[in-house]
Amino acid sequence: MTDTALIVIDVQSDFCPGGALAVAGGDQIVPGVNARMAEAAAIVLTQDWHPAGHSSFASQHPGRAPMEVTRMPYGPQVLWPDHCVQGSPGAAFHPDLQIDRAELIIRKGFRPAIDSYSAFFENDHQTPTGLEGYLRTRGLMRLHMVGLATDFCVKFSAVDAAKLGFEVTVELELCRGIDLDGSMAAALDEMRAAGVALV
Ligand code: VGL
Ligand code: ZN
Repeated sequence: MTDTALIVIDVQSDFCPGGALAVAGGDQIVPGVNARMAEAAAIVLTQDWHPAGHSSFASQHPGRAPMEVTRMPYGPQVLWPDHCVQGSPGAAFHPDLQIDRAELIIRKGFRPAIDSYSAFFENDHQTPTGLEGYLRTRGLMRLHMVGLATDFCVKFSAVDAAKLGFEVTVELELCRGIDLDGSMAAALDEMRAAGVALV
């Protein structure tokens, strides 16, 4: 349908096996995502894109380990291993992802002091990425989301989109999650509660 966009979230080497923040089976979705893109009317890719020394990296917090939670001025923040550093091989899309038909690549997480999981807002839930305006002005009000990680960037993107009034479907077989302390089950509940269709 001409009002439907496929949003492909963070299918990058660092989120795939062998990468810095590998999501189990992350690479398994690539053939299916390619097939999905081949039939999509409009395609947007997102790319996690951090400067070196980003504040979400545990390496910037002495005495703290990856996967611990800290408090930032904007709320709780998981501390991650260094990942998706701008221009690094790990920040590149998975080498088998067919990106040529994508019309927009939205990069996020580039402000040193704030993380950005959602494709729409940074983690303060206020600073916009610009994606809402792009989709609205193109009349793309139905969104299908696929990608990594189900319980972080996919969930935050889907919930924000639903709150903004988009009709949102998450295609779970083309997503994989991190599952930190039950975050997978919680993410599915949150998406359902926000009115996101899970298929
Ligand atoms: C992501 C953790 C840190 C994601 C990005 O794409 O889900 N997760 N940065
Ligand atoms: Zn990140």
